[in-house]
Amino acid sequence: MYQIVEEAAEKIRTMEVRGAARIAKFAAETLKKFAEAVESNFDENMNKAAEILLNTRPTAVSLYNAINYVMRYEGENDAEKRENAVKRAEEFIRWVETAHERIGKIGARRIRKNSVVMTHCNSSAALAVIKEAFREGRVAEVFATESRPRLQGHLTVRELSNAGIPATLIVDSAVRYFIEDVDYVVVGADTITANGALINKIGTSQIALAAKEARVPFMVAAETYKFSPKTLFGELVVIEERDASEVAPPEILSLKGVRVRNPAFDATPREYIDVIITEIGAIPPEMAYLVIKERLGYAVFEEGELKISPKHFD
Ligand code: RUB
Repeated sequence: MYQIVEEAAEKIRTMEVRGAARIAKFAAETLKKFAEAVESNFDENMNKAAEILLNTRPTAVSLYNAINYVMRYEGENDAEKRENAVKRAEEFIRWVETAHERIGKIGARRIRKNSVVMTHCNSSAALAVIKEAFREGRVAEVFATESRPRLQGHLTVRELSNAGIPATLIVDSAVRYFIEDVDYVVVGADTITANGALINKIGTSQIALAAKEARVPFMVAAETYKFSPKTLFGELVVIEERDASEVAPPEILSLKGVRVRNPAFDATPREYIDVIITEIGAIPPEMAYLVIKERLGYAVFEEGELKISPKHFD
């Protein structure tokens, strides 16, 4: 039974399943399968499974939100709890599936006809905006960064090519060189914090800096399950640091006195973000707190302890 969860966790850790939205959906699908397989001690087993999944990619709050959503199942006995957990997992999966279409439509409206867009990494939400904007004649061309070290930019240009969208692949360090040719930057999000900062693939903040200098609008496409309730209480987002071997070969890693660092994400302060496109609307980053409070949860005291009491999503 635990094989279901262990195998899924391994796929997330090795990045066979990657990208915040895909990870979240995959976690909900895994918990659903696991719930269907649990024969006894439902709560105990579900908690263990949730724990295993949670520890795979610390930066993606979508994973936390997905797991939390499913784990708020209710019921008088194991059978009822199972039924409710499966239902909640299905609800979350539907949420992921429907958010992109709305984000695409809302985001596209912000882009003027025949624009050139730059994107970073491989974000399904950012690509939803770009594809819809292309369909509406708003996007003419896309610059996609390579996104070292894992080269998710290759996935992006493949996807753009399949959609018939003219694309130019560039190395990450060429962003400032090309930024003058760009009308908008559109990126995705791993996490949006309560103060409106964006946590996304390493290099995002440099692009934001270059965009601000060149007065290029910087748009973030983020489903509301990318907003972090934990940051309401001052918790800092843990930036995942991956193995140095992703960045440099053994002969470099073994050099005396040389350390190789490989942070996978960075933080872009809200001052650099013009708008966040969510499935419930285009919002300024300053409104992140409200999204978390109204949509994801609110603070309550339970048994003397401050807890986030999540509301139900519709
Ligand atoms: C992916 C990444 C993406 C966000 C948003 O990093 O930073 O921009 O996850 O993607 P990694 P989406 O490849 O390390 O997971 O919009 O698909 O959720």
